[in-house]
Amino acid sequence: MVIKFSQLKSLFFFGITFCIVLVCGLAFGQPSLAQSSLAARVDLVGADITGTLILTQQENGLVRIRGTIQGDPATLTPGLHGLHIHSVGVCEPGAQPPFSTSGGHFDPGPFGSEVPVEANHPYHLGDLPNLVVDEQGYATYNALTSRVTLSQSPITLFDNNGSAIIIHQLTDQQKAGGTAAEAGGGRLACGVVTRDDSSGQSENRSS
Ligand SMILES: [Cu+2]
Repeated sequence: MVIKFSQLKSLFFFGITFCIVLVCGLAFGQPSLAQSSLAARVDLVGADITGTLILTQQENGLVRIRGTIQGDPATLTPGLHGLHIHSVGVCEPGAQPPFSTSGGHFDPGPFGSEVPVEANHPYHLGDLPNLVVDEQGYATYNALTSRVTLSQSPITLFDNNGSAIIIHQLTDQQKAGGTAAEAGGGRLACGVVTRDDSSGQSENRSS
């Protein structure tokens, strides 16, 4: 079989193009890897409760929140417990009432309202699904939210005063205009949202 010069030429240019695409792909692939490693860690502490939640901002912008929490089932009772992102990254168990230093529900923006009993609830940006606790006081959490970001934005969790995650005594009934008790009541555990890019990378590797 005889390969004509013109065929060789097109083969050559095909090869060059392929290499350029490959090199560019590798070069431009790096920033998106860095983007996907945006992660945060929340170490929850409360009376007889410990747990860790890892937050990972995915390439599509959604933030996954997952981890495990365990407590004395006398305190972290079996069933549903309200779990929200609160607006201030300060957790003080000695505050009156406990962990009130973490403020209301995270809800920045022109129509923001952190008050749990106002109409914005359960539509605050920091509102999340309830935590499901088993008979032994153990819970795994896995939720996805499009309402917040870890990257810089008007709805970033790393704003001027930070943010925290709270686990409540009661179930969040997730209804608008309810009482404080219907939004979860007292605060059992609290954890400040802290940057943790290393756990983001391991999260991505494992998923
Ligand atoms: Cu809350």
